[in-house]
Amino acid sequence: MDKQKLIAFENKIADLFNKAKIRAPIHLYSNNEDQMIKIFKKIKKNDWVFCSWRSHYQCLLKGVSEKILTKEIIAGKSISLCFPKHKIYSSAIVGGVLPIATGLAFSNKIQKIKSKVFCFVGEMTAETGIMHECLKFSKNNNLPIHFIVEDNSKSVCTDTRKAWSMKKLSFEGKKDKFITYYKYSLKYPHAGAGRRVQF
Ligand SMILES: Cc1ncc(C[n+]2csc(CCOP(=O)(O)OP(=O)(O)O)c2C)c(N)n1
Repeated sequence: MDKQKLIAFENKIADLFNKAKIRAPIHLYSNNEDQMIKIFKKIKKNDWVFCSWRSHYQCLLKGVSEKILTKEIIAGKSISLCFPKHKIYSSAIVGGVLPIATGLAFSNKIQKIKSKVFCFVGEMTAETGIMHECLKFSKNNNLPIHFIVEDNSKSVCTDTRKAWSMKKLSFEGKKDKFITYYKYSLKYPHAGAGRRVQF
């Protein structure tokens, strides 16, 4: 799965949405393909990937076929895509995956299971209390987990830095054993694909 294929996939889903073929919310990625491909070079088949409502790229890069993914999205499941066979779990609740991902990493460590956990969160989610608790617990127990903070600068339509009165976010620029932070810009709105669709 290369950059052009990722972009083409999101464009295809945008088109289906704007033609009212998807009767449920979609959240598309854009302009972060290079960062995603780089991150996924470190993610092995046996590792778990946790995502938010925005997860098409993770699914494709973890090996879910375009055909199956498209079918699930058309069935209205874009917002919470889960593929246990591919070790992909998503939730549309802000912060919802964080304690589950942390708990799984804890369990893997205790049971000596060779599987790392990768947990993707938006920059607003990364400012919530649950992120700080999960990171603290993960660091203090040296858990096999890595958090990826994806900064598109917005929490839905609100400027995240303005919302918190912060010039620099908590994990901005971070790169260590537990965190990767990257910045990207969305060409699509927070949800949908730019055209108001009335069902
Ligand atoms: C508990 C909860 N509160 C509010 C929402 C509504 N909501 C959905 S996405 C979102 C903003 C999240 O922003 P960020 O974490 O930066 O992720 P992005 O969508 O930009 O990738 C909010 C507030 C929700 N889904 N869950």
